Amino acid sequence: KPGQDDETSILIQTRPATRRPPLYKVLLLNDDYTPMEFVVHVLERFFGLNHAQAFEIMLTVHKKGVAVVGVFSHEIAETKVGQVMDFARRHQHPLQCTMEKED
Ligand code: NFA
Repeated sequence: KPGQDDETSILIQTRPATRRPPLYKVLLLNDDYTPMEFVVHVLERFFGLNHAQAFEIMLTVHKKGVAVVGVFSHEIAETKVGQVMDFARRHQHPLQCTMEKED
């Protein structure tokens, strides 16, 4: 019969369980041989930091032994680590860069 609700009914969707992928910290490690200017250059070149930010993080690594230089998806973090390790090896510096899953 006329006046029924079939055409105007709304089905409300329940919240979909969208899980965000884990993030990874990219860490830079201190050593006794890599020149400070080289580390600053790496941070500017591969992490898009300005000179002041790069110098600050370099000094933190130098003084504390390690620092987080950025947080990225697994794929981007792997790319950054590879770029830094390749660049350091090509310049014969022992600079180490690693990644670690964020809690
Ligand atoms: N410790 C290095 C030096 O005194 C500088 C350095 C900083 C190396 C940060 C690696 C990472 N030349």
